[in-house]
Amino acid sequence: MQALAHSVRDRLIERWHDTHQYFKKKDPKRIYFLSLEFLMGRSLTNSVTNLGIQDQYADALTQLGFDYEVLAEQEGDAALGNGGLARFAACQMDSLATLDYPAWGYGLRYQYGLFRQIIVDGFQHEQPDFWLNFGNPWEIERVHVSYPVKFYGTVEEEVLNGKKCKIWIPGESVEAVAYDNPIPGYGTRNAINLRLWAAKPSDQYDMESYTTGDYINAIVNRQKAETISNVLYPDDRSYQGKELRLKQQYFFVSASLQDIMRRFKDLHRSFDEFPEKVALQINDTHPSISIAEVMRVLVDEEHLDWSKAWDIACRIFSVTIHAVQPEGLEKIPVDLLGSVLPRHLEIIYEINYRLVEELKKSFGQDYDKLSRMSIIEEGAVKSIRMANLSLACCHTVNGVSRVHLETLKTRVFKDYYELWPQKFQCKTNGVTQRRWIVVSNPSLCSIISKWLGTEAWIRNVDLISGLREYAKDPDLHTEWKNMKRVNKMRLAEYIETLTSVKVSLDAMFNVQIKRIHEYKRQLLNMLGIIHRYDCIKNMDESDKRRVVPRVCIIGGKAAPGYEVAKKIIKLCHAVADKVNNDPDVGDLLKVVFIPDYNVSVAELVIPGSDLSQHLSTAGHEASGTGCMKFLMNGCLLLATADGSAVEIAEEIGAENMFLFGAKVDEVPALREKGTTLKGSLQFARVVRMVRDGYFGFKDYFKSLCDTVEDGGDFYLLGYDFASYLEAQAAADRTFVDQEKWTQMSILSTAGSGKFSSDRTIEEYAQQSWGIEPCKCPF
Ligand code: GLG
Repeated sequence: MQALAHSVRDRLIERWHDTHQYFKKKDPKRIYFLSLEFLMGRSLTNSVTNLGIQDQYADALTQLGFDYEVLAEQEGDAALGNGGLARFAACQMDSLATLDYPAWGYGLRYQYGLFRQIIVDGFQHEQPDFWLNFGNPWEIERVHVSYPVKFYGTVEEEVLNGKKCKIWIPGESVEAVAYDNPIPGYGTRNAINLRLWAAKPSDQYDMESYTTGDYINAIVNRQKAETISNVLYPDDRSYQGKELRLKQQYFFVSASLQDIMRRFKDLHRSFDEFPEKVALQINDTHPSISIAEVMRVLVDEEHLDWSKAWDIACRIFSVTIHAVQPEGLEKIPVDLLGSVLPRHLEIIYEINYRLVEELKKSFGQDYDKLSRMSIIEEGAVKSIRMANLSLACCHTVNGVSRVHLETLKTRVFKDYYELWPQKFQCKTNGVTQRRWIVVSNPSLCSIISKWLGTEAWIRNVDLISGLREYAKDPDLHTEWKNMKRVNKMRLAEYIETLTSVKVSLDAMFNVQIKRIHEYKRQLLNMLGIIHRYDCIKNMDESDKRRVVPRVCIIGGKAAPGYEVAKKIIKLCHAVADKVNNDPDVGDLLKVVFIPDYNVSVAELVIPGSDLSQHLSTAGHEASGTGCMKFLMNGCLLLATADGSAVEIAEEIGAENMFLFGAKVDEVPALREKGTTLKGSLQFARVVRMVRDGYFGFKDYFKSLCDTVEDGGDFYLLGYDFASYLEAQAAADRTFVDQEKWTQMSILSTAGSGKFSSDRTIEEYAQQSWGIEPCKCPF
């Protein structure tokens, strides 16, 4: 595997090198994509596919006595991210390369990626993911590309040319070393760069400690520097002002900006041209300290006027928000920021002062509004609202689906929207068909190319709608069903190896794979399964013959400190234990929890699924990208009208999916009703089964049951239960009619074109970044 990877890497490096020489020669405006997380998964098959050399490699390996697929399975995942936001960043890199955009990705090279999930007695345990153990063949260490990143210290005043200036006297310096990861485009020579920074002790020795003889401590302190890029934070939603996290953010932002400015200064003298050459994209608010950093560099180091510097900053930055809830937006305590980055705190205060002055012109003395819009949050812990900092500066604020943009406009950033409506834009997410069809479902890829008579859809995915014409063609149906069966077989083998559960290929494979969250409602799925189990138990033999057999597959990680999510995982296992061993049930129902869900598991599970579930309480999923991968693979969707599902329904027709549940605009009123809102009798019954210990662990599950009863039920499981069961019943009825099902499946794939990240990237390029393709000649 290592030898194979290194041989592919040689080819990658050639293209990557040529692409950068070409970019340098042409000097186009570049897009710099800053993200604290990238979930790349495996690289081998993606690389050989994009380079167009998979067949040659497979042949060469056969001649050497190896099997390509066996080797490819040896590769581990690069899991430098949590979930959707990070995988979306990876899909965007693939599209940027394929569409020949002059782009760079910047992030952190964590030594420990997202934890590995292991299950012991049905409980989640976390193990460190030391993914660099055997080296990483896909990266190129650039020992000569390194920058010092400073922390702590004090701010002093200085007089320069008769003008008072501030200077930062830092207290600590850490070296950022570049690791380059070439990202090949498909059907092009272009290969762009994902540059990840690792922290190394600085070369500037702490002379004092050495001379005072505190040799051991001096070395130990140097080593501490490396901890900055050690570990990825494993919670994808809540951030508790941690010093290390702030240091991670500033570390990668500072190194990236030094790199970007150096590249700019190689060819340009005046920062006036900066906005013509540089677009900076902030992936969620995590990198927004970069706004203060750009101001610091321009004002303190380049000695530009404040207003000139601010004008430049406002023309280069755009941000994408991935959160829905105000609680999901990052805040940094003022004391913490002031200690780690004292000059940046001053700069943020100055930005805020000017912002509030401007706001007063529009809103007068409306202090409620002013305090909501302020970058500084007063209160028990005075904090910096990183989202407001981004809003104040960025020329574009992007939502990730239409529903999400609406939420941003009407709830999360209402005041800002009223002030600057033109900043707010929708860029519905997308996923790359290269990884999610070509790499992960080669049989589907051949079918599509055969029926369309071309492979051009791999670069121009709109063509995929051409399949609609054949949605009723019996020959296509036969090929489609065979493809699905082969993929199901692969998945069934995987399930048996992992869990020892044997599943029937005739059953409907019904899947929910994603992070475990209350709002994603894996609990609703479980309660639905319990209901199904209960019904089967109470049936006579003739009724049982009419039941559509199901394999219910669930996978996902819970943040290590998220107790409720961990209980849901345990409930999955407790129910699986009971159901899978019940002779009354047999093949009619199987429940499987797939441990350690990650990108490569998704590549295996998605092509083998019949039905996928996206159950978020309406208004809580910003977009969702898993659903797009299932859609491309012809899996039918059972979903609430939330996030991108609303747009999927428009593309493929609501009649081709199973929608259920309260709508976004109904949810607030339903919540108001609160305690009077009772679920159905069926709901009460299944919750009672869990409460009474039918699946064991009675005391342990009590608090989980409490979350959906007794007036709680914030996520409206009780309210949505009846319509959820109805949607499931509709899926059963359709599955019996295989012709209908297959037709819907073909129409799903055919309607998935809009959900390619190629479309998303084109929108960003034109509407936010103002960049043009720059194609390296072959
Ligand atoms: C978020 C959201 C998802 C969204 C993804 C990418 O929760 O709904 O699809 O970003 O925009 N934190 C996330 O994973």
